[in-house]
Amino acid sequence: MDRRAYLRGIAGVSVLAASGCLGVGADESTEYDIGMSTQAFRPEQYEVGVGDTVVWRNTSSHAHSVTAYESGLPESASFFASGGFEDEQSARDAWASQTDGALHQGDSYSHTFEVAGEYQYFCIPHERSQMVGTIVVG
Ligand SMILES: [Cu+2]
Repeated sequence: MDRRAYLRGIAGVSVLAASGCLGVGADESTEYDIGMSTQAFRPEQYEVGVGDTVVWRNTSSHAHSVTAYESGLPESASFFASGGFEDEQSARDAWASQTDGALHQGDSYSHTFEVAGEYQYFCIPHERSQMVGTIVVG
């Protein structure tokens, strides 16, 4: 192996590792797309392209969920929910029994949107407070 190429490779890795490390504390805003306040997603509406991954982060001290409305998905789009549930009822039941699917302070959840259209989602414990959001995939 060419020793200089090897050293360049090592240097490149350590630079990436260092910048990844700095990213955690230095600029949290680049780590998620949608934050959460006490009873709201911020922003409530978010636009992405087909194939993009959206990252939610619980930026509040209250537990929340990210749960899709089955009736609010484009046709043939897959259901999504923090906790990885297969449908809305499973997510509701799991939350009711032991708050499964909860995102606690600082927790993140991500989903990749493969089908264009509008996606409605909500937070199970704050649904009555209108903690809902929309992802527009264009
Ligand atoms: Cu909530």
